[in-house]
Amino acid sequence: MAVERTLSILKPDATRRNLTGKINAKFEEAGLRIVAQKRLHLSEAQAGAFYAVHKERPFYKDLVAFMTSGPVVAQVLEGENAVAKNREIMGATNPANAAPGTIRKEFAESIEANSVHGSDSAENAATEVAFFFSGIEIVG
Ligand code: DGI
Repeated sequence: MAVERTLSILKPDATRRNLTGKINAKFEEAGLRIVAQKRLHLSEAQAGAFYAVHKERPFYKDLVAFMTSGPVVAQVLEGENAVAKNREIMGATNPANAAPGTIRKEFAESIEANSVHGSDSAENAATEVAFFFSGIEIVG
């Protein structure tokens, strides 16, 4: 498997509880490298655009409100099989269903305040990385 990149976001519930380092340690322990990282406070328009695929879902408005409720940390993770590996480290969307040792099992507060976002395919990863970062900001 070739080296891949994926987009990760530490969500407002994670930054609020000062969990950036603990979550980053999980990525690094699993062999993923943080090759770009920045902290930002998303506007409603930015969060709405990022989650546009969920526009018709009943939780869309709440999701945008949550993602704009505090700072986030956007990151590019790099490593072998990075997209799937990150999804594994994150755990299931709903922390109640997340496997032991995963970020969501250990840290998520609810299905909405679930601490992390991770791209779900290589194709989406490319789009999502480009949403937050220019090439010059990614240092592999
Ligand atoms: O890729 P995931 O983040 O694991 O999950 P997803 O792409 O299905 O949903 C994106 C985010 O939307 C998820 O991290 C939290 C939120 N979400 C998903 N399903 C629900 C939800 N929020 C609420 N309130 N209720 C849901 O059923």
